[in-house]
Amino acid sequence: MAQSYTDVRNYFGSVNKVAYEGKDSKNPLAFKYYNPEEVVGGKTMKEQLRFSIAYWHTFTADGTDPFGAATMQRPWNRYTGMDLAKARVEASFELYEKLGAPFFAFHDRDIAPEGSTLRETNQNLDVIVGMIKDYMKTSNVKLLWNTANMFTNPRFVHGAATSCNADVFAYAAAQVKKGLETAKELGSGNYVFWGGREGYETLLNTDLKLELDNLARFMHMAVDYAKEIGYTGQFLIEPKPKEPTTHQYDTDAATTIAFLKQYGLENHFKLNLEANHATLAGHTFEHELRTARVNGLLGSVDANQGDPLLGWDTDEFPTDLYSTTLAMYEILQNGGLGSGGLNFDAKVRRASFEPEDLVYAHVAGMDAFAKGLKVAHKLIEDRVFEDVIQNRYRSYTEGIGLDIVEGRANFRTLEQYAMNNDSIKNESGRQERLKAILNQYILEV
Ligand code: XLS
Ligand code: CA
Ligand code: CA
Repeated sequence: MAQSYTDVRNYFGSVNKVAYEGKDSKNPLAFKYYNPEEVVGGKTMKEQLRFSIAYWHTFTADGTDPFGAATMQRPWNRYTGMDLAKARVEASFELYEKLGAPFFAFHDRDIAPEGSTLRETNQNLDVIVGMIKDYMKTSNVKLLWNTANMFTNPRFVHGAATSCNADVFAYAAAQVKKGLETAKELGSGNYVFWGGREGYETLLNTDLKLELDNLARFMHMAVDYAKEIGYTGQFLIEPKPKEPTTHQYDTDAATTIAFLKQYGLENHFKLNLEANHATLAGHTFEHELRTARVNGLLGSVDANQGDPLLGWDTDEFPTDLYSTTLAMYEILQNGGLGSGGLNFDAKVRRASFEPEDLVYAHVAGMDAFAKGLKVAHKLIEDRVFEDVIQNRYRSYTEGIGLDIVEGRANFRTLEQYAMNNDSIKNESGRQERLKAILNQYILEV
């Protein structure tokens, strides 16, 4: 028989609060680069990086994969049902505090089990949200974002807001309504939409136009309801090209921005961009971040990395310094993430099943982004790429180039110019030299 729930706050007993010990430390449970109070670029690292822990991967997931059973050893698994949900809250706040993580993020179904009716499900949620709220009163940890899981339950087999079944659309609306109330209750900085099963498998049975229109209708209803209840957090939408459906509607940053603009949602939403989803879309992470940034829509980041040898969403902890550096470069150039943050939407490998692995993994990710922040800041301070880029495009700052960007040129004037300019000269892009400089900064900063 499962033990009943008691208020024992010691799920990571062998782990003390993780401290910054500097780059020469050999202690695996210490930060080598993440020094929360150190100022980089006018703000502390804690303020710049805004780390968040993902509830689903860290406290709810059990290590099952399509080929095998659960592997994760989790001390809270000695409980079941609502006791298990409560124990997870205890364990989560213990870990946030031990890691010094200022934020966390969850799906509704990560924190509380579904009941046999929507009413019962909401009652379960109310109990756990109340408990989380109490913990938040005595801790400095804040909710970065919450979202609705509208992809696990079989009712979402055809999607949620894009389901062919209007009853499912209504159910999903009720779920997001509750999610927005939860966001307000817990003071969540953001509310996320990730289009779980919002996509399609085959056009042979799909009304693509109606599905997209309905998705937009759904989002407008969410915006209206947030306004009605006075929830002022930022709405975020998270692109992903495939998985679980063959064609996800929010394929990548550019597609999602076009969708938001098409349906008049661009003033209400920003993007939550995930590294592994960028890879799946055939883009680099920094491409997705830059695309959102230049459109003024970079909102938050799901910090992880994919395995370039595998074609699916592996959600690994981010340890690739090139990626963290170039991501931080975009984030700093964006002036930070506002109400967003760096959420570790990342899971320990199935074979890293001990509770301590959760700590090692977060330390690895936090250090990789801290190092990325420092390198990116120095690259910007030294104007390493800015000067190169400024020089590379200098032909647009005078003569015919200036006429083009200031709208004085047309095809006739350009033809006249080209007719009299038979000796066009190009300059080298110097890509290899720039990559060598990037290496130098990563190794030396
Ligand atoms: C899944 C997504 C998901 C969202 C939140 O691939 O990354 O975890 O971030 O629903
Ligand atoms: Ca994600
Ligand atoms: Ca993912």
